[in-house]
Amino acid sequence: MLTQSELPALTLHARGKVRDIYDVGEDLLFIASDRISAFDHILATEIPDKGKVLTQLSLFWFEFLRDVVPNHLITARVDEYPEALRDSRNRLRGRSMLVRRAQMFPVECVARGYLSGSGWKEYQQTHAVCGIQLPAGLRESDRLPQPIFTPATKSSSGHDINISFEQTAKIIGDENARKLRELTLRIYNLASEYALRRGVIVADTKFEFGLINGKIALADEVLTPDSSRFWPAESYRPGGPQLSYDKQFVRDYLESIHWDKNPPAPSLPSDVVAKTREKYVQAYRQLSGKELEL
Ligand code: Q0N
Repeated sequence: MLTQSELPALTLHARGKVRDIYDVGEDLLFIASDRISAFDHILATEIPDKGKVLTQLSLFWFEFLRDVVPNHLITARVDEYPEALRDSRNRLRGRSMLVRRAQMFPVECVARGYLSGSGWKEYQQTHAVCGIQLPAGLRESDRLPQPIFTPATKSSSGHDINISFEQTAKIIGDENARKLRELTLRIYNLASEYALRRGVIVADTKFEFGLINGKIALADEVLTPDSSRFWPAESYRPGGPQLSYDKQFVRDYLESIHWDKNPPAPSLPSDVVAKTREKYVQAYRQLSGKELEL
C-alpha cells in the first residue's frame, strides 16, 4: 500500500495532505497518494487506487480541455520519465505526472454553479459570495442563476479564505485576475455541461494556474473529487446538503461512530473502504467513459 510516496533520490518540492510534488531536474513529478481526508483530517486508512483515479481523471480533463487552455502536463507515461525514476516506475505508473514547473499564481480559482459549502455559509450572512450579490431566497444546494468566480487564498494555517475579485486583482494584478476569472468560468461551463450529460453535477471546483514561458497554464489536478464537489444528478434535491459522490459512505460511518473530529483520525472498516473505492472507480468510468488503468 502506498501511504506516502517515498522516493529518497528526489527532493520534495511541496507536500499536500494527499499529493506530493518532487523536483526532477527542470521539471516536477506530481504524485497522488491513496490518502483520503474527511472533515479536514487525513484518515488512518487509505482507499486503494484513489490516487490512480485522481491522476487518470486529471489526465482525461487535460485532454478534454486541450484546445481551451494549455496545461502543465509533460507526460504520464512512466517509460518516458527520466532515467533517475526508472527503478520507481512500478510505484509511479497510473498515479503520477511529469509536469512543467510553473510560476504559480497564489490564488485558488474556484467556480461555483451551485450554493454549497463556504458559498452557502457566506450567502446566509450577506446574500453575497466573494462580493458577488445573489438573489434573495436561494436555498442550500440551489443552482445559481449563472456560475460565479469565487477566488480564495490560503491562510498561514492552511485554511482557504474567500476573497473578492478586487482583492484578487491586488494580489496578481487586474489583467491576470480578469484572465483567470474568464478561463475559470469557461472551463467550468464546458466541464460541468459535459459531466451533467453523464449524470454528475459539478457543484463547484477549484483550479490552480501558473505561468509557463510567460503564458497562463492550468496546473495541479483538475476536476477530481478532491478538487470539486461532485453530486449524483439522480438524487439531487435542493433545499439541504447533497449526498457526496465519493465520500458519502465515509461521512456516514464517521457520523455513526460520533468521532469528535479531533486527532487521531479514525480508521475505516473494510466494507466502507471497498464501497468508497468502488465509488471513485465508478466516477472515473462515468466521467471518462473508460476503464481505470490499474
Ligand atoms: C505547485 N502546488 C500546489 C499555488 C500552489 N506545475 C507546478 N509548478 C510549480 N509549482 C506547482 C506546480 C503544480 N501543480 C502546485 N504547489 C506547487 C499548492 N498551490 C497552493 C496555492 O498556490
